[in-house]
Amino acid sequence: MKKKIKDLAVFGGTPLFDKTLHVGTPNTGSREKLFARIEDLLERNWLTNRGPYVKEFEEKVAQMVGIKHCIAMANGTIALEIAIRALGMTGEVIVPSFTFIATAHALQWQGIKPVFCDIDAAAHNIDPAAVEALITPRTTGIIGTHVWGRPCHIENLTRIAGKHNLKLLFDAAHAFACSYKGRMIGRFGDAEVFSFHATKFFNTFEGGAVVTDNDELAEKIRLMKNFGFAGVDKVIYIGTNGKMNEVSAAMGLTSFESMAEFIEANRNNYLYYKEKLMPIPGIEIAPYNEKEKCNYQYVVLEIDASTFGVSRDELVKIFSAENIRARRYFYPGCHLMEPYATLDRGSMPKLPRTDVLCERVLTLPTGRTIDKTDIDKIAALFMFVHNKSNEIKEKT
Ligand code: T4K
Repeated sequence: MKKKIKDLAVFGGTPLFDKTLHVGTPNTGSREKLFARIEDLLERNWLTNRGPYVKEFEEKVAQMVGIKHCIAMANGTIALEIAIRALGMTGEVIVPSFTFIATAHALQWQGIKPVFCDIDAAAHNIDPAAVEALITPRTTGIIGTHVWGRPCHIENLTRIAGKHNLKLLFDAAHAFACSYKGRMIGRFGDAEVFSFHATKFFNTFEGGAVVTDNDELAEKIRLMKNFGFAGVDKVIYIGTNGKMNEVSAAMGLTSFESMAEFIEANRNNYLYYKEKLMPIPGIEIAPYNEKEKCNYQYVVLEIDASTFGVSRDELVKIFSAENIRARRYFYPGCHLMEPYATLDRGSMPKLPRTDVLCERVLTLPTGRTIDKTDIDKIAALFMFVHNKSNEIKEKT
């Protein structure tokens, strides 16, 4: 390892890893089972539109979450858009800026203003006290993202939504198979939305779902995701095409069979990263609550540049040269991306805790393609960069 460090690509040597490590490398379950299902659906010649695999997948998700309705969708973004519309959100909706851009775009896309809210610095999730301060007569809803699968302040948000008669939707794109106080994520608010994108620990290639216990809402969402069709030649509602196809559902059913292994690999990586990185000054690892169900799909660090020695952005460059693609999710924050940066110019929200986190956060590769040897090398690289920067500081 020492020799390798000396020969690092940043010093003109060879990269630490021959093959690039990514955040979001997809998990695939049994190929035989997936291919058998694809063979079967081709044989049946039923590829989409209320197919049997989609139905089976919806039942499995609903059963796992412990909820009445799961409506599978083509992706998490369309699931958000449809849930927002079916809930009747209009005017202004309060959202965190520290989330993937899809949460904000799903509102703006349909002419609803996302009102960006600051986060609780420790939880990385929307701060309920800040939410309350942003409510105006135009506010119709709140969307909380369970960032990294760590639950929002659910009780406080539920209380605020109830008090002000607002709809409450959770973007649970990161939180499939996670729980809060023993209840599965998916069972909170008016509805919750999952993403099963390829980069999520559990994927359907592309895919998503809305889950809810509300019969009327579920019915509306089912109509909306299928052009408003209530039967042959009978359209009773405005709708779009949000349907999940049979191949995606086949992948989802196959992913279910290996889900425990996917989580186990992520958990082992997280614990090992924690053990190896905790002793390094200036690095904090975002903790998961071991008492809850958790998918551990993101290994998230906060880098304190003054203590660690180099900034998060410098680290990204060094890591990239060594073939480690660490990501700055969700830099620079939705409020600084377009169209929001321009639309809100002059009335730019003050989000100091979001701004600080966006400069510090770094997510590391994990999943089944990473093992302890890789983590040892990554930890040694962190240590090397820290020591080197100290040496330089002492000399100057
Ligand atoms: N809400 C939240 C909170 C979300 O995080 C997301 C999605 C959504 C809503 C919307 O759900 P979807 O409509 O996507 O279902 C990625 C994903 O594309 C996105 O789904 C995800 N969040 C977000 C956090 O991450 P990018 O722009 O970072 O993706 P990309 O293409 O750079 O991929 C990341 C890495 O994954 C690559 O460096 C390589 C690896 N990769 C990716 C793909 C697609 C592979 O190895 N194989 C692959 O097939 O957004």
